[in-house]
Amino acid sequence: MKYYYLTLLLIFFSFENYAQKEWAVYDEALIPEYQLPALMKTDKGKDVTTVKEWRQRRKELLQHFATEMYGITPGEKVKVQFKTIEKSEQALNGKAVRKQILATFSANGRTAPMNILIYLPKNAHKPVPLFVGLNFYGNQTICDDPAILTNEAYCLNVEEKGVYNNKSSEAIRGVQSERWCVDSIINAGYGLATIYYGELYPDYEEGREAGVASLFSTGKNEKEKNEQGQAISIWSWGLSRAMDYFETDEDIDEKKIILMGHSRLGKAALWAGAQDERFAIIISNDSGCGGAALFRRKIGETARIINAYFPHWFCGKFKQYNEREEFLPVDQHALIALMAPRPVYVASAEDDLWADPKGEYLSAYHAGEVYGLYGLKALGSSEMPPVNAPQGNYIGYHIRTGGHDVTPYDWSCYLTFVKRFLSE
Ligand code: GTR
Repeated sequence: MKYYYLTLLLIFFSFENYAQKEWAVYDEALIPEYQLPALMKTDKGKDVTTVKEWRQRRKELLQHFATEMYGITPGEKVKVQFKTIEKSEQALNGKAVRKQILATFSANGRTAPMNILIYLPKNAHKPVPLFVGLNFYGNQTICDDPAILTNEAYCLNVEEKGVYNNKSSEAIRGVQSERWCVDSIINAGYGLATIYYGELYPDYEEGREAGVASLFSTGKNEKEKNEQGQAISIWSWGLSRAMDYFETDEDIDEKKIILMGHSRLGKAALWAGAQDERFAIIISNDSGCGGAALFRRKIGETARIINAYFPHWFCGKFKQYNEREEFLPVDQHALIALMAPRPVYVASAEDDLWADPKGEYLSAYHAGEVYGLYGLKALGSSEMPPVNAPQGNYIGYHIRTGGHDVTPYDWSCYLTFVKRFLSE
């Protein structure tokens, strides 16, 4: 049964990728001449030479990302109630504590749930540092633990909406275990928290009408509607609400929260990390177009392609940059720079040309200018490093062999990276 669903998911993704790839260009020789928008010059052309001036420049960049790309994150007053609905001291063969937290949001006369699954190492010194990331198919898919709650109201309904709905069922328990490496994380002394992204903004065009997204108004006029945050923005919003919870949990060190996301959820992690400086370290795994990759290279997935296939991810206004990436007031090196001075890690995969590994690397490299202002080392060279050889300092990077995925190798690099900054 499990494999039936997995096969359907794979067929869906392959079909989708086949259609998208028809439009893509991969030849480096076809990359247009481009100039990246300056990080260290204000919109009015004034040089940024101090951290204080950068803090001002930072606000301009955040504003551009909000109004031109991801959309403005909802600022409405949403009430939230956190409730521990399940807890065990004997999880993962006795080496972890498992907590399942139900966050109930209410606004504009509606309510919507968000379930946070948390594992904490039992023998680690409390409070513990913790990785947090959204997952693609439901909390019960991240490991084979039969006690992970499956909200039965969220059962997979492939016929109705494809796989991009906010429903997730028993049939796929554990199918993403290899991507999460829960054991290695716990053995290394870190906690892990995860949330199913479909609860926030189900991943299809009308998804806004379901899940947590449905709590927010859509804007009063055309301008507001056009600049309104959509899926990536609401996914990021959810991560910040999880952070609100971590601040209340005595077992978790809220100063040591590591935000990690893969692919579209890597885009969301970067946008959340840029806006919410409570996240201590940010990790982007194969986040590609609209994540770490530079738009101006126009290689692999581009603004036109992503807007055509995922019109609900970015704000309405972003569509005006289809084939006009050079007019964006920002590029993704600025997104990485918004993490400064916090450590940030960008990871690529050699065969994941769709995500433009070189564009991901160059973003990480160019963001180093801002880290320099803080006196912090980042990535030393604009040349792509060899495969399977992690690089960098406050900005880390690796490109591994293989395709678009999260692998045990990726996790081992992340654990090594975060340890440098988080061990006392
Ligand atoms: C692809 C999309 C990418 C990436 C990926 C994923 O179809 O074009 O931008 O986000 O999905 O999320 O796996």
